Amino acid sequence: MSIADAPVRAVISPSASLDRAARRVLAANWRRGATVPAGGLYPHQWSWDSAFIALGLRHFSPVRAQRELESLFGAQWTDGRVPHIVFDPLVPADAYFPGPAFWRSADVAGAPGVPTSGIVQPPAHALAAWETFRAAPAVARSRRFLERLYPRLVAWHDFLLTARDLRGRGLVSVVHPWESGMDNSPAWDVPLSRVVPLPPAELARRDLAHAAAAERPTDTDYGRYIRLARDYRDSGYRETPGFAVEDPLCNALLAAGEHALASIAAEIGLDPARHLARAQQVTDALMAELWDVTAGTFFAYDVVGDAVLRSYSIAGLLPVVVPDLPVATDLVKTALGDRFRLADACPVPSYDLTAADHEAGRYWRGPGWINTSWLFWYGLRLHGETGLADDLRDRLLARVRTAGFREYLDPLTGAGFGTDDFSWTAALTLDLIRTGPRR
Ligand code: 2M8
Repeated sequence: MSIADAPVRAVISPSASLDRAARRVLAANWRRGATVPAGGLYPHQWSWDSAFIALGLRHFSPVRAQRELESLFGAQWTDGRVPHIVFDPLVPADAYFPGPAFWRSADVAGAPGVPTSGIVQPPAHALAAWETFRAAPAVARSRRFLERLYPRLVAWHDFLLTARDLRGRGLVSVVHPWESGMDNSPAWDVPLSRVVPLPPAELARRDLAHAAAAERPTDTDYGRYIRLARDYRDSGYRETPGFAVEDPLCNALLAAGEHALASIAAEIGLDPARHLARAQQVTDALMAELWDVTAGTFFAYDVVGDAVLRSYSIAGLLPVVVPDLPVATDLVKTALGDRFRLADACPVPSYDLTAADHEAGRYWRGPGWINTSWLFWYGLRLHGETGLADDLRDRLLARVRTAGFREYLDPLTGAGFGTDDFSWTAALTLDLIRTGPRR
């Protein structure tokens, strides 16, 4: 039986057809053990995409959800890092840039047999693993899913909290905008402006064959991304290059991930205390270093420039995913204000609607994304904001029903941008349908 034919649980129309369409996207994007984000634009496995994809797969194919995470962690490096891309050797070398020939992971001791990139993405995996287990505990127990994944998740978080605590304040730095997952967020403009871009002639961009130039990063930004990645690669993926930023979203996912690891440890008969302590430490560090009480948001910190990056990005609201966060109510208040307009803008804008440089249709510079909106929805439920959560869920589903499984959407008009048949849009739509409202 294919994914598309899998039985649908009691889902009420019109969600039934959306549910079916979402499963079709995930079936089409499945490649022998993992799901690509989109066949044309992103033809390999991406790290945090797989976490979001597992959250959808778990509802109708728990084994595939487990394999999604297992295949990613099968490409973990011996230092604990989980690469942001695991390349499919069967895909032509020039299908994506920068591809395996650029990253040269085979030259690095401790990299896996399969070619990968050498940078990372936000740690959404422990949360996804725990939720995947919860959807089908018996299947997971029979496959010893958590027993096998737990040590790898621990090594991953250890890598982040040791190799990447660059300021020694208990927070993780990302050393490339791609590591934030929100690649060309305006929050990175200041630190990125210090990086001298490579000339366009040295960039073999493939993305523009699949998406409009006006919806993607500029050549100048791409030149900077490739320069940073090249310098990091040439240091053997050790030295952090001229970019290092403490991002609230990465650190929030780490804290939430430590809570998930505590649950996982307890489930497999280990002591959860160490993870709860770590979750508290990261939460305390987030509050001490990145919280701005007047602004009502978390701001990223520019480690190289030694300055706060006062940019209102959705990343600043996403610590709402952390259990016991003392300022969840303040974040909801900021989300309801003019900058994010939670009550009517949908998906939640990736960047301040009132900012002069907000671009409603360009990548991470303004459009709403389903993954960050899903995280906000998850956080609303976590902190008891049931009415707001249900309302956001209903409006997200309405948007996807109209626009299809697009990569990102104009938060005010709902127009779709980027690639179509995008896996995490489909997966998280499924999760919203299957999880249902709380009301
Ligand atoms: C986008 O990033 C990649 C580089 O990693 C790209 O633009 O080529 C981002 O949206 C990132 O968050 C996402 O994981 C990736 C695949 O969907 O695409």
